[in-house]
Amino acid sequence: VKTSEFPDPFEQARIEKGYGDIDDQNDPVTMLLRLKDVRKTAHNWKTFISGATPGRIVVPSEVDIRDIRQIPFEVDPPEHKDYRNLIEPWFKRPLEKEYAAKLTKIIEDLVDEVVEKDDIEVVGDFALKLQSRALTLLLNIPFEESETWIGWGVHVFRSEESSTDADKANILFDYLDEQIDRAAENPSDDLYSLLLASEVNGVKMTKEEVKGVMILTFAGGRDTVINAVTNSLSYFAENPKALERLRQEPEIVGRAVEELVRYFSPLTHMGRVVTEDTKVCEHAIKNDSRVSMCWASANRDSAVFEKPNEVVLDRKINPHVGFGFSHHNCLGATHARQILKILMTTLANKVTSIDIKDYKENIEEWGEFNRKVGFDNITMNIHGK
Ligand code: HEM
Ligand code: EMZ
Repeated sequence: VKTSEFPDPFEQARIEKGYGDIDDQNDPVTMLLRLKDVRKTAHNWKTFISGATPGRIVVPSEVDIRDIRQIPFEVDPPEHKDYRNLIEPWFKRPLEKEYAAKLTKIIEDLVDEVVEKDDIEVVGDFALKLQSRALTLLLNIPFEESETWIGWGVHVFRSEESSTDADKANILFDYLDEQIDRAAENPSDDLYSLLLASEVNGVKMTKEEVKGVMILTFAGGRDTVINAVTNSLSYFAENPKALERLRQEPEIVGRAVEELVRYFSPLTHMGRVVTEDTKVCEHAIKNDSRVSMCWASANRDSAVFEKPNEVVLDRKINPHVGFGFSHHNCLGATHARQILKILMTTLANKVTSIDIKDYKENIEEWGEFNRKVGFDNITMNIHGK
């Protein structure tokens, strides 16, 4: 088996019954595995809510480590739209020329740096740095601030000891309190200041709400981007022809990004809390219990995708749900897509071949399902031109 292969652990259950039952900290979750059911559930916000106890829709649940609501992620319509309308234009800035140029510089500098060296541990010394440096653009914050974030490691809520680490979470929360106070005293043109000056339905956003948006921006865009970047590198290491193809046909880069997001599905699933006794796939689900929409399984659904377990770099019809579906679809997707496009183009232009030396896979365990989502570490030798 190749390092860059990501097997589908959900196939049998998806075909046979459409769901899988798992336990998460004594609060069970029914995982929905078919693309059609995932979409219906994402759309039906009245029966499947996001605005439950903060942290409960995340699997593993974060109810024990935070009580601040992430905005707009843990808010349902119609309020969801008010927040989303406010934040959305800011999250579209990655499409601007100047933003893309700065992002290109960040990525080219980093690639230049690693091709000079022999063995690079890609998760910590490439993907985490890239994610943190790129985030300075999204927040419109000085580049140097990325050094602090790099120091936090890959996940802000999880550590090697624990899948929900309160001490780690508090580092982020305290940091955000400081930053929000700073921006309140000294407004600038960063995201904190914009939010602090904003009104929702005629009412100024509170510091607590601003913190809710910022936690989500830090947490949601972190391991997802790191996994996408690391997995893409492992794919190009083992499929040098794909890199060659991107060199020859740069116009397919957009499709290649979508296909790798589908194949790797950097976020495995996301939960909702059920507001009434209901049924999914003939399976009874009780009021106030949890379901999850398994993006990773839906993205391999053979009812929708031809050759679901193959990377078809220029896949033409690709209705994947790697970035979610319906009103909560990923706000960071514009930024993430730009990162991945620029990364692929830069690799195609600057790199001849990549050797994988050593690695440890990151396997998530969800009941009967063991899912590879990325790597804890992976050492590569990246050869430049
Ligand atoms: C929502 C995946 C990168 C911020 C989502 C959702 C998915 C997802 C599946 C839907 C969650 C749901 O329905 O409950 C990904 C993947 C990424 C990525 C695969 C990288 C490849 C980012 C980045 C940011 C971000 C870089 C920001 C820095 C958000 C936000 C939401 C969200 C704010 C909530 C939107 C809402 O509730 O309206 N993401 N994400 N994501 N993501 Fe991402
Ligand atoms: C939450 C989530 C957002 C959660 C769209 O996903 O990402 C997870 O990594 C975080 O742990 O708190 O932000």
